[in-house]
Amino acid sequence: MKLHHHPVSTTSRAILLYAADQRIALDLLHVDLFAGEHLQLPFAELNPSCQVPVLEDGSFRLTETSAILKYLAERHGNAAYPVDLRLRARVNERLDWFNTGFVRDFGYGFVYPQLFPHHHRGDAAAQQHTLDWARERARRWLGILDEALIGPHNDFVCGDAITLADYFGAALLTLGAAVRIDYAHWRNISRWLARMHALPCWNDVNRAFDALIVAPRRTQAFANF
Ligand SMILES: N[C@@H](CCC(=O)N[C@@H](CS)C(=O)NCC(=O)O)C(=O)O
Repeated sequence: MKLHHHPVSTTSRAILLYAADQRIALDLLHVDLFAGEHLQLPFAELNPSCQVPVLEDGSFRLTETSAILKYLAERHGNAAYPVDLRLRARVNERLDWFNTGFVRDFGYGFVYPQLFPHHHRGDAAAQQHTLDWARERARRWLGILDEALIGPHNDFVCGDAITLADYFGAALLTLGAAVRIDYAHWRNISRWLARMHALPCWNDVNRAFDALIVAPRRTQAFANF
């Protein structure tokens, strides 16, 4: 199976983390996002949304990180995506939680407008309003993740065992480093992230991202908790 990816891409890293941790072999094909390769043929034909990651399994092509994670897990019969109806439903629920409300406010509302020129809202007042609005909402989501989803007793976001939701969620939270978010305020999130960072493959998968995000100077952190 081939994975079209970029090593810095958050969504690509979710797949890379899962595949490395679960020893799923993937042929990695580099798509140079910085050179705009994803916007041109042949990649734009492979994924008309012009985004990584894309999985190719023979003639079958699949986009969307959450769908790719589930496909890989089903194909390999993996415990990170339990077959029990309700356990699996819980993993789906948490994947959707990260992929909808959380990433909308945290990623698209707060982090991306500060990192990427094409996400900047144009004028200073609109940009500030977007960040202020999204910061409060992202804080609320982090509080829910901390207190209700992980809570004081769970090791992972669905309970005691690692699941697809952990690989996906932990990759999304790495974005916080790019805007100097310190997760220490959220004790259960910190405990969970420490566990994820201790995965033997974590540093390898995140090396390119870590090297790139020497915190940008003009970003606005979640300061003063
Ligand atoms: N909904 C997609 C989002 C994928 C995505 O945002 N990919 C980013 C890299 S992390 C990308 O390719 N960005 C290039 C662009 O949008 O121009 C998924 O979950 O896979």
